[in-house]
Amino acid sequence: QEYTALKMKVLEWPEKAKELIGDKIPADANVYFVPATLRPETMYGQTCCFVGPKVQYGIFKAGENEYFFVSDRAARNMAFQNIFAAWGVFPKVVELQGSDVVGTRVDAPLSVHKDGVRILPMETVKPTKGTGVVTCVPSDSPDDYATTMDLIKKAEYYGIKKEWAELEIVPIIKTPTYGDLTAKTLVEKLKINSPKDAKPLAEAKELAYKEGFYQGTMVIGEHAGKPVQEAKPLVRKQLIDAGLAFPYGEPDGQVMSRSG
Ligand code: ZZB
Repeated sequence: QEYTALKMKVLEWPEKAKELIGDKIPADANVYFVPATLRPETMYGQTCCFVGPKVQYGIFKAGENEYFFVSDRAARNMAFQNIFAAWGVFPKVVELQGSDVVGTRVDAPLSVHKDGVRILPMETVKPTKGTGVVTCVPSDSPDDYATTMDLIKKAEYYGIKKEWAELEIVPIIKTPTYGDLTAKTLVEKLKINSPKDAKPLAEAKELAYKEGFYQGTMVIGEHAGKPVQEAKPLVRKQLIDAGLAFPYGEPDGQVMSRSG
């Protein structure tokens, strides 16, 4: 599985994270949350970034002045893909769990939300997949749409500010069957009420992937008007060339298959 790993630079830490980090990271260093995505063409629509609140993560030293927030497993894999400074070495400088970093404001490359987006909790994040960090595109990912609606509804329960989850959901891709907000259309059509409706959400995801890839047309950004199949590798390359992303491969035997 070849992912695009996106570099979401930390703009502002919450108090809890500041305390845990202390002086373990130089003040002038860049720290990035690094979600793994299969849909780089949707990055214009990022509204937040998810971590599993109970999942264990680390901040790892990736290069001279660069640190990555990912799962231990992802850090190990990255160390054997020439992503870190030294082959096979992935120095963990801070250990934290997802709940410690909720509220962090990060840059979301290409997103229409230029002031950055927040790190928010998603209970269905799989700790063993990708990097354990998931960027949120509620226009095109049914899981992200369902989680966003739940976070807005129960902001207090989740310990977040409601407005962190309320960033505008803008159309990124239009398809003949589901219009220009595929995820919203599918969540409503399949009567999905909760991010825990695993079965219909898996179905919605499959439908959204297929329709978006084979029938989708970009409606935003410099590739507006192009088919998704054409725009996808162009956006990916653009992000990589700008130093805002890098390829990340999930070794065989670690991936959970897409349709389960
Ligand atoms: C942005 C995005 C936009 C995504 C979209 C999907 C969609 P798959 O298909 O099962 O291999 N993801 C990545 N890591 C995790 C994780 N640890 N736990 C839960 N979800 C994760 O999964 C790849 C996609 O699942 C990734 O691509 C990521 O969300 C999420 F419009 O990134 B995606 C129809 C899907 N649309």
